[in-house]
Amino acid sequence: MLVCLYPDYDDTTDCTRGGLRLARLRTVTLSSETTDLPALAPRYAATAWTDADDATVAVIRGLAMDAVQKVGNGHPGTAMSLAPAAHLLFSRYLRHDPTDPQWPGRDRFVLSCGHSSLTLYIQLFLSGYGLELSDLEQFRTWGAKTPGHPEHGHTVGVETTTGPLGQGLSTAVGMAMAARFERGLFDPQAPWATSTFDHRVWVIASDGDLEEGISGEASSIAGTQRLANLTVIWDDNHISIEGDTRVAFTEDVVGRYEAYGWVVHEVGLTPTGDVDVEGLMAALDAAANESERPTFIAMHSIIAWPAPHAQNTAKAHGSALGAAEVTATKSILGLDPDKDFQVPASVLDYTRGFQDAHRAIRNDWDARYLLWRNKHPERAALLDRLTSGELPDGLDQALPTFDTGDSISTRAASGKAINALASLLPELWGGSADLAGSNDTTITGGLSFLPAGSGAVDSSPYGRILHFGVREHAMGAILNGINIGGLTRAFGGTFLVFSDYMRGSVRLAALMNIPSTYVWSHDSIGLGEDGPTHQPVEHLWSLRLIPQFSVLRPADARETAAAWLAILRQSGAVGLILSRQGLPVLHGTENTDADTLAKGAYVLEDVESGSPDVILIGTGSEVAIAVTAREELAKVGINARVVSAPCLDWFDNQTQDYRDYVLPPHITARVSIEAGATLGWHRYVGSQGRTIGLDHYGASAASEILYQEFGITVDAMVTAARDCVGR
Ligand SMILES: Cc1ncc(C[n+]2csc(CCOP(=O)(O)OP(=O)(O)O)c2C)c(N)n1
Ligand SMILES: [Mg+2]
Repeated sequence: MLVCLYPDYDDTTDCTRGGLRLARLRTVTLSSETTDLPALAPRYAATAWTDADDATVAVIRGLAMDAVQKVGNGHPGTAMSLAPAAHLLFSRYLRHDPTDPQWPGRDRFVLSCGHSSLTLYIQLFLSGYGLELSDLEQFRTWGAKTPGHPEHGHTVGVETTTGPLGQGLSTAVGMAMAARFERGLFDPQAPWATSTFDHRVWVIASDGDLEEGISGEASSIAGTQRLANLTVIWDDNHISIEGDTRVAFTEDVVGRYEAYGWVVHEVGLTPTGDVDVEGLMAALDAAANESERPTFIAMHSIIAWPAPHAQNTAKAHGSALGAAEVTATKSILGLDPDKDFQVPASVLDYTRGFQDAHRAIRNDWDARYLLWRNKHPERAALLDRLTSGELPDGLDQALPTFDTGDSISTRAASGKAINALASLLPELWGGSADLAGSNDTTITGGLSFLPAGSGAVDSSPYGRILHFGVREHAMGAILNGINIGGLTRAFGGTFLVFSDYMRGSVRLAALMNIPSTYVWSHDSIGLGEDGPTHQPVEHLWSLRLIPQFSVLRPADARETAAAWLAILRQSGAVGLILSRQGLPVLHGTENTDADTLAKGAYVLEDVESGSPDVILIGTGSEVAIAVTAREELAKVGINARVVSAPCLDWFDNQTQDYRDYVLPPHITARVSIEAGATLGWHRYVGSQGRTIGLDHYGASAASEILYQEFGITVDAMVTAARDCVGR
């Protein structure tokens, strides 16, 4: 027998603190025979706004001013005007447990306008996540837990890194999609809002967030997906850095969100100019009970309110208010004008006291969770595996095999590998930005991920095939929102040349070190007739420049299959770079497994004895050219080693011994070949080596002609090698 609590105004248990009724909790007895669970307490019943809340908001505003004033830089104004909204969310609407920030049942909060990081840090302090006043005092300084913008993995309670405007909101769309997919894996039959896998995603976004195209892309997808668990509060303050937003932002934003298919609420100002908390609570209540569509709350605010001179100015966005203004504002707020970082014990007691109510909700969740585990041992075992980040046995054996000499594009090989792995890994899902057929990203029979009633054939709310539409940037952020959760693994495809369109999100995936996986096909002039607009040139090196990002360009179908397993075994962001054109399955890759791939580069063909005269290094489609060049060189008595280097980033992480084994320092005759910019290759071929590549745009013609015309050929490689060797 298990006991479950949920808020109900008709029953007995009263949970109070400081004279304020937080919630009435009814006790329900559950057994494994219980079938009709009441809805999960979404959050404890919203309670009226009181003087204690006013006092709390004043303290938040004081802290925001003081933290910026102390360090001399930062963004005080927005943290001041967002104080009521942030306090309402963390006290009453977010289902969370500050003592267990990783609780899987928690709602996610995303501060999309990351410049207002104090909005989040002050809530993490007041709610009891472990941030203390001293952390706020060290805001934006070396080693602090309170860096300029919120960084996931750096500060406990920060769900995703934000700062590049538009990314947070779009990542939140991915989080909301992940919640639905995960309930599909673990609790698909549960009625809406009754499952321990149901949670909500709350976002605060600024004008800049909504000006950025990525948020429009992602919001459009959220409307199509009817993500009822997603709520965005727009801080509609009419101010950005260059002043009044009318200089650049004049559309009907509310109408736009209605057109996306969101539920829209508008919240005004009080007569004095503060946020109308009653109106905001009504909108948040509606959002908390919404079961059909995402919610957009247009919340009017005045930046830096109630600072007498700074309010409603662009200056308040990103500069300290100045000592005199801070003092004057503290007086208006009823704070001691001579004291900095004031947090009366009564306020901290009040805000941390909300944990008591959260505790009851947590207990309710725990009870239901145990019940679910008992009822569904197989699903619980899957959850345990995914939580531990482990892969099942037997994946190597499940990978597709290929015959030496056959011709197959690496995109097609990738498609086969995805499907082989998907049959064993229910956590693997993904799709493409309208290029699924070209990127080979479709999980056959996986059903399209679309809401019930979408009318689309072969679809399911829990489907494994993601359709991003032609929205590469939102795809990148959505993948981040999914992969940041850690339970499932999502991939997304487009042409490599359009990786530029998603770079903002790719960089964040790398910065957060999360396993977003990009399937980028059509990787060079090898795509042929579509011409230079579609032919990547600078992309490989440009992407290799991103720290903590792995660029993986397999040479043939076998390397591609092994690459997929290697990707799944690691936990960072990866771009899988694939050919459009058929490539020969190489002699020598029979034994290339995921462990080999994980080394980043390896000896594919070597001299029979002794030391090679020259080393030929290639990636992807050009490895085959190196292999043929080696045969040609042998005819003139030059012994060459061929190194396949699918991932230079991983190779760089190998031991010095291994790297010296693959590229012995004493062999300075080296030639690299890659159908792209040559920029970074001298790092591997050294000052004596030669590079073969393409340092200009391609052209529209057949692939073979382009390789010939641009000199990415066996002859060119032989000539370069002979030149190096001096024979
Ligand atoms: C992609 C991106 N471009 C530019 C910036 C620099 N930046 C930070 S805040 C901001 C605009 C501020 O206006 P708004 O978003 O309305 O925020 P508010 O001042 O109202 O808090 C800009 C341009 C950024 N952080 N991200
Ligand atoms: Mg603004």
